[in-house]
Amino acid sequence: MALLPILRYPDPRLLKVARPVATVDDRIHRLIDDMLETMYEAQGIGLAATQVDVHERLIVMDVSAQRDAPLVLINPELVARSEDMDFGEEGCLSVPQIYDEVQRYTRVTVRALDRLGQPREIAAEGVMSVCIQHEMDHLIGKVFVEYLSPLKRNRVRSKMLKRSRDEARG
Ligand code: K1U
Ligand code: ZN
Repeated sequence: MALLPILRYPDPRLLKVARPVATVDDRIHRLIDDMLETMYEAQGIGLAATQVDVHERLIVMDVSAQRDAPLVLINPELVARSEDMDFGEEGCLSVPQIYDEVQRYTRVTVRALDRLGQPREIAAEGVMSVCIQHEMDHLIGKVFVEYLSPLKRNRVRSKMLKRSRDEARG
């Protein structure tokens, strides 16, 4: 297993739209293992392949308190969503230390393949619902800051660019 570098906003590669996974083979299994290791090490509750510069429709998540319930969604598709929406605070491993309120559907149902390539349908609410929506946005090139006002988004962008410059200077 290996830790993968996570792209940082505003890296233009985060804007790419992912293509479907063609075959759930050994390469995909290795990628899943590496993404899970990367997500756990970064203390995230989710990670989309886009964030590690792989532009295929694959998400890993673990919203359990014990961090022992990994969930793998390959080629996820939203099949149902609630009418009601809630605001909740979100963060992103590609936008470290930035948190803000985003409005999301309260409940969603997704259809996806699991790690074994078997079709599954998952009805989610609460943190899992929010995380699925956040990660599925990554797969279409959307980062949560796109939901913020242009003023806030520009502030985040400037902060992140300054941080990269400072880190490069050492
Ligand atoms: O996609 C990612 O970068 C992972 C992201 C998922 C996420 C967190 C919060 C709401 C929606 C989606 C993270 O795991 S950020 C780090 C984190 O663990 C966290 C941050 C804020 C609230 C809860 C968790
Ligand atoms: Zn994210």
